[in-house]
Amino acid sequence: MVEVKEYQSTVRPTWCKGCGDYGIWNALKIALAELDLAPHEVLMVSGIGCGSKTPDYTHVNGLHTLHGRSLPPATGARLANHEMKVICVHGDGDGYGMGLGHMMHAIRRNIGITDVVQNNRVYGLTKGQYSPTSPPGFVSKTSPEGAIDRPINPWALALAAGATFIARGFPADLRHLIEVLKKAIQHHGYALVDVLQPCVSFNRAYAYTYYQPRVYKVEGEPGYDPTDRAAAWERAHEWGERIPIGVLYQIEGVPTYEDQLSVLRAGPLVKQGFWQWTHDDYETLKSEFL
Ligand SMILES: Cc1ncc(C[n+]2csc(CCOP(=O)(O)OP(=O)(O)O)c2C)c(N)n1
Ligand code: SF4
Repeated sequence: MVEVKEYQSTVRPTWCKGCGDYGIWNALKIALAELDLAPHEVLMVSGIGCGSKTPDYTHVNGLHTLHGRSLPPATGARLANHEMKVICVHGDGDGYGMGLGHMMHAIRRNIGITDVVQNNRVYGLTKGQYSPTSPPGFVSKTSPEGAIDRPINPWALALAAGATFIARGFPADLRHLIEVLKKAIQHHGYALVDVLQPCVSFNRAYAYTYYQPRVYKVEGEPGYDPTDRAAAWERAHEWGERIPIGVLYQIEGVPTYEDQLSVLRAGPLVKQGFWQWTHDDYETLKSEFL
């Protein structure tokens, strides 16, 4: 059995005291340990942002990439070794701003990636500019008169794009977030986990005290069926006095991108010996395309 402490790297977090990223980080480590995944079986990929520092603090294979660009290298890594659990972890600026196009394509491919978005509705690392999920009227250095853009609805976007797993968590309900992450990591295909992440320094309006009385679990709703797309669409638009968390939507049996690539039927590319190819082998391959 893998112990949680095995996921602890030697680098100490620099997050502000009380940041929601601590809870997400702890939930991820506990979820991985409870799934009995050894650190070498996991790759964590991030972009740039406060939350994107998570791979530095976690003892797994890690890749800290460019802002908004975690999904393309994660896709490449997954295609190189589809036996590896690939987890993207990044902020809402990263995932729903610059990285939104990549998210749409990851969804339509149903590539086997768990996509954890630390959604604090602000740019934390760069000190508080408004983000794609900031509410209208949000006053920040880049929106001194209040944001006039309408915020992105990640759940509705993912559902419309054809995602096969869509969930939301809240780090103050750690056990629930752990269970949601475990389901996402075990899902066959792309899984979005949007996390309500309080930023205690630059978005005090959306603190723990804002979410605490509003969040409720869809799992506890009588008759809620996560395979019902129409019901999920309705819940995806619920935001205000009641904010749903949990597994909004999940369907199994949809082939992943990896399932459909004939070259991967012989096993992961990394185990197929391509690294032993000679110069002549590459020349032969090249001549097929010229
Ligand atoms: C191409 C590019 N554009 C902009 C930036 C500057 N930048 C770094 S982090 C960031 C936003 C961080 O916000 P988010 O992704 O929500 O993460 P958080 O810090 O809130 O966790 C921006 C705009 C950058 N590093 N690279
Ligand atoms: S600025 Fe916000 S998101 Fe960044 S570490 Fe501090 S509390 Fe967390």
